[in-house]
Amino acid sequence: MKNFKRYLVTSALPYANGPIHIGHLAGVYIPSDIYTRYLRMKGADVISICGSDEHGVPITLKARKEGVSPQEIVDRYHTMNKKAFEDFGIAFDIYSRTSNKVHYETASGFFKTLYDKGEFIEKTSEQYYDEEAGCFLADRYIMGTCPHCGNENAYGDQCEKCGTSLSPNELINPHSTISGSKPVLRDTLHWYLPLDKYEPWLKKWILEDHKEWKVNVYGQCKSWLDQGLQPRAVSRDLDWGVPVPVEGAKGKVLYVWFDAPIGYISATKELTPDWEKYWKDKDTKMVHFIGKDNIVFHCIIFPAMLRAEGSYILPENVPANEFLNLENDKISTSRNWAVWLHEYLEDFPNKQDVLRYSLCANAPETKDNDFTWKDFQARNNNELVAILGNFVNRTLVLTNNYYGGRVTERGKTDSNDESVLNEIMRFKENVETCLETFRFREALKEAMNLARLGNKYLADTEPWKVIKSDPERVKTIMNIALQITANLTIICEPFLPFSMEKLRILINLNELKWENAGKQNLLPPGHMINKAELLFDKIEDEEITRQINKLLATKKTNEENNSKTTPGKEPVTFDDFTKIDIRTATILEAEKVPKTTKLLKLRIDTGIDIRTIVSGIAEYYEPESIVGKQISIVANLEPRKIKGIESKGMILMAEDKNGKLVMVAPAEMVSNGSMIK
Ligand code: B3M
Ligand code: ZN
Repeated sequence: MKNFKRYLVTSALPYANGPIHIGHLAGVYIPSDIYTRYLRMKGADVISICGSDEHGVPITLKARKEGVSPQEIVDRYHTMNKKAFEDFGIAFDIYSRTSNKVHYETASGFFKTLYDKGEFIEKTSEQYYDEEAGCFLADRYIMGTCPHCGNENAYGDQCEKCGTSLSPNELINPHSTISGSKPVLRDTLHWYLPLDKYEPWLKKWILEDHKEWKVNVYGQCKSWLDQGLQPRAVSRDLDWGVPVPVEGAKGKVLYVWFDAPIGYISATKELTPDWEKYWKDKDTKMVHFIGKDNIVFHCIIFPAMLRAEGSYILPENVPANEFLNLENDKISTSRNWAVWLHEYLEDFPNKQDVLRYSLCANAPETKDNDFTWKDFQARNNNELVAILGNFVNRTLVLTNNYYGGRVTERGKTDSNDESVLNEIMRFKENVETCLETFRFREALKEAMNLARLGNKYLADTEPWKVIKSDPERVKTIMNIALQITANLTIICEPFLPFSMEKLRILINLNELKWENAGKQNLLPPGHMINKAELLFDKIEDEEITRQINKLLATKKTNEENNSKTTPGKEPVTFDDFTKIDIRTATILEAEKVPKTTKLLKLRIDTGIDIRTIVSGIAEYYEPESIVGKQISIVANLEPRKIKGIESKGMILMAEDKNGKLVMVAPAEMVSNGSMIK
């Protein structure tokens, strides 16, 4: 393995259009913070870069919705998120913003370099224009029907129902989200990065040279590359963003995904005049922490940009996480379905570590995961309080009771003592291996196992009993328990920085170096510790109920809002109704459609035939769990090609007010092909 001289750690720049929530934290910021804290403790030259992403349609849409300027929106959320991160102990070296002067200069300079090198394709094409509003309709400014799944509310850049990425021209019945009017096509000039040109190089760089990347990241890259890359527009007709720095580009700005990753460079420049050593020296290890929806931008597009520019290094790794759900439902800013960081910090003051712990222990590292308040409470009460807090507290209390807080000599040790002492080193090494390979859940589990070992040691040696019969022996036991405690303050630090700082104060340990972990004499005999204080408090049911009620209230509000928007349909004749061939059928096979997040390909026994139906339910059902299930289908719907697969018919679904889909099944088993009437 190559030895790097320094590290450049970046965390995805959150859009400044809303507050930070637990999904952001679990996916990106907690892992990146753990990683950088660990590297800092190792004495590495490391910088951690983040900031607000202040451009793009998400910002201007939010501003329009509130009737304020985009500037007002980004100022509000930049300030709020910067503070929330600080209060939560996410220790970035800089939290910058892409509206900075440095960033404008850096981003337009970058574009200009590629432009001058002839790296762009300049192309005029027809794009949708809103004549009422007098502007082109990029990305989310346009909606229409998805050509793949028929969802009538698909956006110009993506259909949220089937997960397909779209371009506005693919939408059926497009309409402007600004004026609601039907847009017309107009010619407009844009600059395209020819990703196809970089395809062979990207294939080698990722698929051959970076086989060590996380499976989910590697897999997504592979399917993009297998599909073949197309030139991609890096400019937009918008008035919010970094202006395209060439003649005749009035009213055009850089596409937000072109300027945002350059934000990492600008922020580094803002942090240090020595920025080039982090970005241009091959001895720097650059790591991008992101969520799974950002993989293509960080693994394919940004590297292609850096490569085209020519003077920058590339990321060594891009440890992307999957998504976190909340109480079994997708986190959503617009539906207010989230635990917001700033609210958490108000409701649970001084409990940063509890959230850090429960989000890391339950991080969506390999698959989507669910946060529940009950789990949060259990993690605190059964693990932080009962394992870590309990061990440390017993050790400190006994040392104070027996020896007035003085660390005792370690006398004659038995084989159990020795094996416990030696195990400390093993835990350190295990945590290290996990951290270096971005397996943070496992790292945390190992760190906690050291506290478990401590508890077991006390339970096995029973100093509170032995003190009467063999007081000399207890000196040895307490010495060892204290060495474990001192080690915990190092090994748990990246995960639980607030509590470990407190614990270091309690045991008067000033030094915080990773290399000290594993040592058996961190607290020398005679060293004084302070009176014990509890590191963690039990979280009572009432506090959890309050949080759950808050979510129930949100659910109710959402349902009320939604029920207003689904009026009954026009009456139809019985004849019309009978035209639809609805029947029972059984699912024989189910598998995910590659490169999509929402689609399942199903083999169905309809009683008439065996056929394939593609259905947008992958978010709600695991393929294995539905094989053998009896369902209802529309059997005579015209066949449709979805992602290249011919889909014959449709599975009947009930859609609840939150958009969740549930399969409609007969109340009892009937033979396949039974008519539903
Ligand atoms: N702001 C997207 C997001 O928050 C985007 C990340 C930019 S990283 C350069 O998902
Ligand atoms: Zn769709």
